[in-house]
Amino acid sequence: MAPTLAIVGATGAVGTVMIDIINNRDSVPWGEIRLIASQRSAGKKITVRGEDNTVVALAPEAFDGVDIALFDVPDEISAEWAPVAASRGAVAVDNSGAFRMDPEVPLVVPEVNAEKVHERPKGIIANPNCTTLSMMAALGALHREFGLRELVVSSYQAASGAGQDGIDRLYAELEAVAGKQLGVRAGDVAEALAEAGLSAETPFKAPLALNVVPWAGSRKDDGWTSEELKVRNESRKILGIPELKVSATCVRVPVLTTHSLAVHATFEREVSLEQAHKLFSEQPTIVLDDDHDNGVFPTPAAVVGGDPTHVGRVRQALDFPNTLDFFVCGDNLRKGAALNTYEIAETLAK
Ligand code: 11C
Repeated sequence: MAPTLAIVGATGAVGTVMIDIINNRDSVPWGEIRLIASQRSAGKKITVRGEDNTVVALAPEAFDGVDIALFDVPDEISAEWAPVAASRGAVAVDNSGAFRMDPEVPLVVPEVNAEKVHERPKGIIANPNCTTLSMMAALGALHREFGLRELVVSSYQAASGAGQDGIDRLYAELEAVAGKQLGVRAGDVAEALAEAGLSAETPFKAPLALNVVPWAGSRKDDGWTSEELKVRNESRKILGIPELKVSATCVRVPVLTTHSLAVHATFEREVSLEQAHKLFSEQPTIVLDDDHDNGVFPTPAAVVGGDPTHVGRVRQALDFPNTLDFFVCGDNLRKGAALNTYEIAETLAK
């Protein structure tokens, strides 16, 4: 019998992208697709593969008969409900941060470690943070060939990483600064936002319009942010290199959707630009946008809304042996969240 798929958080930002992905697949392996959300959204009708599907309320019985439950909800909801789904016989694939570093929960990127979906003693599989995910297809391909040893990363993260609040805030800020000669005097952008009635309480800790903000996530010890530690810890776990040396600086930029990363990666073995190009070209989920002579490189505006990771500006480091520098862009709501979660479910269904 075809497996039953549940989407928990079906009406949220990532759940909506998930349904879009399902609706645009040529075929899906599922029998029933059950949409689950909070009591507030129960009863709402959403079109899935051409048919009206009524959202049901999150409750233990909602998981009865479900084979795979995809969770696109905040950490605390996943922490409570993914084990409930698992106890009812479903495999829970969780897109929150609740279980990622649990040693009994695999953290999966199908291009890198698909086999881990079978090692799930808790019945839960975790999906990585979108910042980590955006570079994993590229790093996985390079690691298999050259053996990754050290990673220095700067992120350029989109506002939608901070959810609907982040999206709304960036649009409001752009409207407040539009058509004005700002960014010429310290504090003039903040003043314009205040004049437009925007609260000083922002998801970004500083104005994002006409600015970049070297802060993403929450405050952790010794000056690090949660995003920077996630990049370090999750990269180690996905790639299976517990001692991988990682240093990340996570920065928010005034881009709506699509995270970018500048990656400086050092390997055990000698690398070459030609080999790196070949590996990226052979990876079906990567698009290589790297034509130095013709100014071809990836940008968020050209990548948003698509599934692949785009890679460009690939260079062999001049002063560091066995080291490549490159730039990646990936849609943080698709491969960074809904798509990878869905691909884990497809891997399970196979
Ligand atoms: C951001 N990467 O851009 C975050 C959003 O751990 O799933 C995703 C947080 C997470 O703000």
